[in-house]
Amino acid sequence: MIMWQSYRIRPILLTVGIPSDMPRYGTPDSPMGDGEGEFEGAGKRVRLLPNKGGEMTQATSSKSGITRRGFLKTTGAAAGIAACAGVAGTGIAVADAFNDSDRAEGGEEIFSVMCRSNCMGSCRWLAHVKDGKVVKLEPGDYPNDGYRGGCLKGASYIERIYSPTRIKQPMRRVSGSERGAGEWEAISWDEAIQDAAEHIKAAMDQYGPKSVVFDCASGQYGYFNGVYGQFTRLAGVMGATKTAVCYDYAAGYGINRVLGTGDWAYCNEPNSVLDSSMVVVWGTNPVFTAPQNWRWIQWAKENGTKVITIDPIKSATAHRSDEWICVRPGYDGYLALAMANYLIENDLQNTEYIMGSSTGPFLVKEDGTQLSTMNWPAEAAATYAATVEAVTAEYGPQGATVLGVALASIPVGYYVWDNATGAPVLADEAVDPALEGSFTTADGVKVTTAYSLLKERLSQYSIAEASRLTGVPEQRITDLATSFATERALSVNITYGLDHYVNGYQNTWAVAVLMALAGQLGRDGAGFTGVFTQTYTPALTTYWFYTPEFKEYNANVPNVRLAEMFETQKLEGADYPTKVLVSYCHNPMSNLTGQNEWINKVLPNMDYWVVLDMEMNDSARYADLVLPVASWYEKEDLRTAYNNPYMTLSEKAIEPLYDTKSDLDIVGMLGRALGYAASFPEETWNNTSYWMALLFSDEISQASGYSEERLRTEKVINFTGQEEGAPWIRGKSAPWPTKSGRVQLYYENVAPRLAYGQDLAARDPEEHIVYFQEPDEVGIDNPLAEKYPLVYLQEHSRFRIHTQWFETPVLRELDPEPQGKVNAIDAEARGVVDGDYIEVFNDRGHAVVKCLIDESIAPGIISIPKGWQRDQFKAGCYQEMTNPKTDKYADSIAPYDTRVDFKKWEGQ
Ligand SMILES: Nc1nc2c(c(=O)[nH]1)N[C@H]1C(S)=C(S)[C@@H](COP(=O)(O)OP(=O)(O)OC[C@H]3O[C@@H](n4cnc5c(=O)[nH]c(N)nc54)[C@H](O)[C@@H]3O)O[C@H]1N2
Ligand SMILES: Nc1nc2c(c(=O)[nH]1)N[C@H]1C(S)=C(S)[C@@H](COP(=O)(O)OP(=O)(O)OC[C@H]3O[C@@H](n4cnc5c(=O)[nH]c(N)nc54)[C@H](O)[C@@H]3O)O[C@H]1N2
Ligand code: SF4
Ligand SMILES: [Mo]
Repeated sequence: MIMWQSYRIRPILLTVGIPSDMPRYGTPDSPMGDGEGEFEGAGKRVRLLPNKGGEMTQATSSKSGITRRGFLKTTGAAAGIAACAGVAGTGIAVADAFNDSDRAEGGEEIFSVMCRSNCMGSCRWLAHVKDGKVVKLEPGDYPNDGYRGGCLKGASYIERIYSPTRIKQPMRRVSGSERGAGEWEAISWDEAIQDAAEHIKAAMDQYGPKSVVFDCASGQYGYFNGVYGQFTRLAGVMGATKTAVCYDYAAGYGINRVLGTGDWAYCNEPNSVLDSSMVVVWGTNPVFTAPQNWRWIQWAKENGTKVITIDPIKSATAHRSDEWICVRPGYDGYLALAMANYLIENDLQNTEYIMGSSTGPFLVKEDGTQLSTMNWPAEAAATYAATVEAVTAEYGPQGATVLGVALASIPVGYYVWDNATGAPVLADEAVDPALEGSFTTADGVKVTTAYSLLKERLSQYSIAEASRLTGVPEQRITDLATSFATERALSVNITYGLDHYVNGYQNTWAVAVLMALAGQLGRDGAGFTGVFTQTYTPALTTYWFYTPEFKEYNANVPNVRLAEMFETQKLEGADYPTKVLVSYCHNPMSNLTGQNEWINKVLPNMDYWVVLDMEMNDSARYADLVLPVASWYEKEDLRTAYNNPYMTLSEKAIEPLYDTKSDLDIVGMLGRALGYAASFPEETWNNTSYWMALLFSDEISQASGYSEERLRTEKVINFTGQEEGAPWIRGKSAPWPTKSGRVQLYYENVAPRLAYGQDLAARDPEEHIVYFQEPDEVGIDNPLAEKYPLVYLQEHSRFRIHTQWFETPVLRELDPEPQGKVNAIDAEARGVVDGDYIEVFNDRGHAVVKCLIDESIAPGIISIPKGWQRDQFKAGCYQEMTNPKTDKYADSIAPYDTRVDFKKWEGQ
């Protein structure tokens, strides 16, 4: 309770001071994580829409409350669903899962909708609609009611729908006016689409189709109107460029090197932590950023699970944990490797797991490849080569993807050294496999076990140096390492604190290696949690390509390179004319790092910028054409979630307000205007039933009984294929998707996430075995520390999802202006007191914010919660200072790898 009140009533808190002993904050009070406390603490009910008559219901746990949380039993409704599983298309009636309509009051109609932001939640809400207006939003039920919930952002979406500042009609920058000057003319949709089509065609004709860039990120996760692909069809028929998103990719890229789970699919279902004896929350703040996930951790904690948070600041999550381990930013990778080394040096590693479930005993040749039936002995290698040739002959022309899949399906056997025979033997057949050692085969091939190579590498990482770098006492590090070895089931909650550094993927790669050596993977309660995504992806993401007009598009351009591309018209030294930008579900000017790069390199060099949005944020303000999109609840969509196991329907609750249109509608109009009528047929394009039929036409959907009818009736469908309540466990519910089916201690096929001509030849040979690389700026021995002594973090604010909700009144009431949070030591050293305005700066830019002295921020760090728009600052913007570099393997932004300083601001 203290935490939530203190967060809001900051001035009071400051006078009483913040005790730093953990136990005082140790007991969580709210079963909701986010949401509930906000209202309680505020001591009032918040009227969200005074003039529209809508009073918001609190995101309470009254229905799904704490008393029901632990049971995880199927409700009656869920049993109904279970009874219907697998019956789609058979004519058997589907269950009405929830009696949503019972919630209607006085002439209301209830619609099942879903929050579609990039919060790790996608909460289901019930929209109460009266006389064509959304008057109330309340959390909707789930078959497993532990997933029920929401937050004030979700509840206050109603204010965004009816915001007086919502973009109401297409707007064109007045000809001759400066970009960003705010001079607009309202135009009709016909004019707007014609304007966009003319500019796009002109660029295609003069510079080629790739000069037109479609760019989206994470604004909404609906399959029809969101980030998944309707614009990709347009890019594909044009042969244009579709940027690759560079947010949050380092975490998964690093973990993938061990688990083979791709960029996202490395986490167990959130409820899995109920089986954990320890949860280590490592560089993430789920109390703010993933409340649906935090709830399960909290319930686990109440049942005796120990929760430890590793974070440089005493985050909301750290406050609620049993223990907070304060680390210096940027060194988690080193910490994990030192712990891994400690396990081995003290014989604490899980040898059984390493032998049976990891590639530890696999043999690595001197050329860096693993000894396998692909390359040894000669007959096996010849057979493999012949198969590859046959597959290539059959699939070659159909492109790299088909070929890749086909090649991946050729079975490969890996060899271990069998002490029984003194020779390599296939892993599953060895009698007495060696875990360590170097050997020479009868035909003279020299091999070493992967484990031996790893062990040698890890020997460089000492507890003493880890302690020097992270600031954590040696004993605490060795105790934590021992917990990894001895806990019954340990899970690591990880999202993007470790990711947002230039060495991000090395941090998470190291943690995954530690987990593997400890054998804390693939069991109930063991593994990663944090971002539980699709265990199943229907035809969803590819159906947009099913059109005969489809040509190609380049999807390998990192969005972080746009500034350089617009400025130089090159990418990695090769010509790449870049002229027109179409942004949707992305606010690139605000969310891309190093904002002055955008201002100085993109804006002056861009021929034309179209932005599809609801609100006049930084990107829309600087666009040439703004197309107003319908809000989430004015267009139908569906999504398979993060952090819950459901595919969720979001119904259209009301008609699009003003002259707004759905994204689906807009791309259809644009596609036709550009001459691709066959790919954007007027008759079917806006018909979501048409798309759902396609969507559920794949084999898995058919076999699982997923159908439009079921979705429309049940609103949510569990897509894990597991019994309701039984958590999906990576590596247990399905085998590890690595080539060997084992977790990898050696990363054989080194490849960057995106290939766009970058030269990695010098580094490739070093990338097989985990290692640590210093962060780019924040390293403690970095020479920049002298000029810029402070590490600059930008917490993901509780009051926004990135830039969304940036001007929502009820949230601004609680969080009125940009703040810079610092420790009293750093403030005093600069003659700054709480409430002063300060200028935070480095060579890249500056921002003026109100200083908040906050003892939960360690000395040496300043944090400005992210997402404010430029005109919300007295000067500058929080995004001007951030480091725009990325590592070229993961290509993920590194905003926390930034140094700054601050001083008292004397301006007005
Ligand atoms: N300094 C710093 N920068 C960061 C980060 C950081 O930690 N520090 N974090 C980064 C991360 S992790 C991420 S994911 C990115 C997020 O970057 P973005 O994906 O840009 O995030 P948002 O601001 O949520 O949303 C983008 C836009 O989508 C719009 N939108 C919402 N719904 C719809 C819709 O239905 N249709 C259309 N056309 N538009 C819609 C919203 O109004 C908003 O303007 O920011 C990154 N930037
Ligand atoms: N309310 C809210 N929820 C959100 C979002 C939002 O903007 N607002 N954004 C959504 C999105 S797209 C994302 S990517 C996620 C992000 O979710 P999180 O990863 O939870 O978000 P961050 O605020 O980046 O929190 C990371 C935590 O890591 C800590 N940290 C920073 N550097 C280090 C380090 O070097 N080591 C360690 N151990 N810890 C470090 C920070 O102090 C912070 O407490 O949240 C999602 N949910
Ligand atoms: S912002 Fe996140 S927690 Fe809040 S309602 Fe949306 S999905 Fe749920
Ligand atoms: Mo993100």
